[in-house]
Amino acid sequence: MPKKQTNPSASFDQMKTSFLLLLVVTFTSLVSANSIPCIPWQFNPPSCKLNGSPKPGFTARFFHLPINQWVYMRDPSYFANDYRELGQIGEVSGITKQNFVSTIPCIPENGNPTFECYTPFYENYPRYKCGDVQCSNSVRTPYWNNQIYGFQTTVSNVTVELTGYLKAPQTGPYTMIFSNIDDVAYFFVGSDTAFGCCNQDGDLSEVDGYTMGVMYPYAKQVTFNMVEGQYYPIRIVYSNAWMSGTFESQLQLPLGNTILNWGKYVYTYEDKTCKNPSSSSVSASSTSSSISTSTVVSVSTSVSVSYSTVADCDCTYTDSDGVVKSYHTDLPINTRK
Ligand SMILES: [Ca+2]
Repeated sequence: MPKKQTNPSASFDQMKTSFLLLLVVTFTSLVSANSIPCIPWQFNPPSCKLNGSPKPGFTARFFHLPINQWVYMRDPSYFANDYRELGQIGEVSGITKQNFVSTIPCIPENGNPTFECYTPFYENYPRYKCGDVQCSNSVRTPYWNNQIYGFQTTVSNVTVELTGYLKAPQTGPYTMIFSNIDDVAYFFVGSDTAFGCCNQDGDLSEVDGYTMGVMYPYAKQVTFNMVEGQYYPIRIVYSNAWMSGTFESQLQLPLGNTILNWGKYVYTYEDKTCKNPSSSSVSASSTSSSISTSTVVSVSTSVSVSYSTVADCDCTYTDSDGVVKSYHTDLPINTRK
């Protein structure tokens, strides 16, 4: 009977497999079971094939948000869908310039005229300062104006949902950059995450998870692939918890140029005029892992990607060399409140 031979290659494969198993198990043990999964780095979101009469721009819906409620701001489930439960207060359509800033009034303690403050910082709480001026009013008070898409609302405490179909002008990788967010914004792309095809006006029962979440004072970006002429459902959910607010985003196109007013590539299809919906297939194939609850997705580069489910969406993946890398890039921004 021949003696059993040890195959060095097989042994190496076993070691490699064990190492990967250890990585996945370790990774899985760090994952919270109740949080929402992130989307893999540089993925292929499912698009829609649409016929009908599109209107240019985003549709914005405004939702009630009590002031200074940070329990909502730290909860990904709030931004995924729970924000709708607090009640819609208005709607504006045709938005092609999606970025905005909002201010609160400063009533100077020295009796000078009231002015709008973009850079408040709290001092002598609940009062605050704007530059060198001590304001006599409180940061805990809701303040109204129409600086968000012309809609009169409590800009100091409000949640805004933007929905539309992003029509890809070119084929290739796109990078969505949330460069300045005060206080929180989440990004969703694809008919599996943003909203279902021909369901821009409807509920969110067809979708799950989110693509990117950013909380003040950080900035983030995420890269995904799109095909020219296809319509990709996108949804942005922004909240200002108190004081001034900022939503500043940019879209980097495949050729490298970065667009500030990228809302010009977005269209609204009312559900009643949206016809012949058909989801395209996702290039990245999903396969179930036999290990615990971890999900492994094989992408075109044959890199094994593990979902992370950390709350702030700082997702990681393991490349072919076994190195754990981050999906998103943090960008330093200023420290304004
Ligand atoms: Ca704020």
